[in-house]
Parts: sequence; C-alpha cells; structure tokens
Amino acid sequence: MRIARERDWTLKLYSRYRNSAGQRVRIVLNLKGVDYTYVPISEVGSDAYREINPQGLLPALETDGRVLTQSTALIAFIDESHPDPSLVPADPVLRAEARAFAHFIACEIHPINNHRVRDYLEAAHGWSTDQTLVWYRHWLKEGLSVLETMLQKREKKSPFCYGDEPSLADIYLVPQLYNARWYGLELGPYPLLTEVDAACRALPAFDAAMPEHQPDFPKDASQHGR
Ligand SMILES: N[C@@H](CCC(=O)N[C@@H](CS)C(=O)NCC(=O)O)C(=O)O
Repeated sequence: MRIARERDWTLKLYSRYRNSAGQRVRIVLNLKGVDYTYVPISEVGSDAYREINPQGLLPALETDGRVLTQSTALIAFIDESHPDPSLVPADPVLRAEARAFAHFIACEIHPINNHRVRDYLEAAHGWSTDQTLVWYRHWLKEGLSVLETMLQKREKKSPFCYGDEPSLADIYLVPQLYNARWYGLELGPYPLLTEVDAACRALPAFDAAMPEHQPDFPKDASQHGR
C-alpha cells in the first residue's frame, strides 16, 4: 500500500557524520528533496540513544513520534512516502542487479567490519588495533573485488552502477568507499567502482551527504576517532 503523498512527514535523522548507513539515508533524503532535521549522536549521548533505538545502531529516523531503524528499512520508508525519483532502474533485471549490489554491501561487507565486531576482537580476544585493521581491510578488499566484478559483468557500461541515474547500488557504494579511503585502502584495483563513485560525488545530493558536510564533523582532525 502506498502512503498518501499529501501527508506531511516531519523527519528527524539520528546519525553521525561518519556513519555510513546514515550516509545512505542522507543521500536518499537529498535525492528526493525531503526536508529533515539532522540530530548528531554526540548531542544525544549513547545511553540516551539506546533508549531511542534499543539496537544502539545508527541511523534511526523519527517520524510522528515513532522511531524507525535499519537504513534499508528507512530507505524503503522514504521511497514509499516520496516515490520520485525512483531508487531503482526501470528494467527488472537491472533492478535486481542494483538491489543485489546494495544488499551485498549492507549484508555481506558492512556487518563484519562494524565497530562492535572489532571492539569485541580487541576486548575479548586481545587483538591489537593493527590486527583489527588487517581484519577490516581483508574483508573490505574481498568485498570490493566482488563489487568490481559485478560491474564488469554488466551487459552495458553506464555512468552510474546500473544506468544513467543513481540507484540503490550507488547510494550504498559511495559511503562504503568513503570508509575504505578513511581506513587507507588502496582503491587502484577497483577502477569501475571509483569511476562511478566520482560521478556520484559530483551530484549535490551525494555531496551534501558526505561526512565533511555534516554539522558534527570535527574541524580538528585529532577528534575524528576511529
Ligand atoms: N544494518 C544496520 C547497520 C547500522 C550500523 O551498524 N551502524 C553503525 C555505524 S555505520 C553503528 O551504529 N555501529 C555501532 C556499533 O557497531 O556498535 C543499518 O543498515 O542501519
């Protein structure tokens, strides 16, 4: 069931400047021209945030006093309440390919490299930060190789992952590549991914969602944390 377009959704996005799942949602809100209030987690505090979102994960989207969670569900909600522009290509095969590409990032790459996984390896198994970085880069490299191959196997090359307009695939890719650069991964082996990434970042909707354009982005680089 489609939600009536006329409804006036007031949206509050709990996020953090460097919150890749939140960056996906910011891109979608920008692409669809939806107004929202950005609430940095630093203003809320992590204990209070857990009251808001018991998962403790960022982002969350508050609307009409309800707190919605999980970026993929948030993106579906925004898409259903603001259908234009579409987030998937018109062709059903390209649609499935774009979704699979995005799901590969959300379900296969992102979860095993999350903070709590690395924190656990350090706290419970005595790994050093350097060792968890090796873990992080290993899974990321393997994941990016898969994504590069997925783009190589397209029927036709296109400016964005799966067509002439950005889709879910691009929305999930750009934050993941931001993270890869942040952790010093060499991106030379992924020319198709970086080409699409550059095309996306040239668009205002993607640019405005970048970490450095968020109000909580620390001016002092020493405060960036990991
Ligand atoms: N599947 C979740 C993932 C959310 C997520 O893991 N967010 C990260 C930041 S990008 C987080 O909050 N990490 C905190 C942690 O790992 O404890 C989604 O798509 O919203």
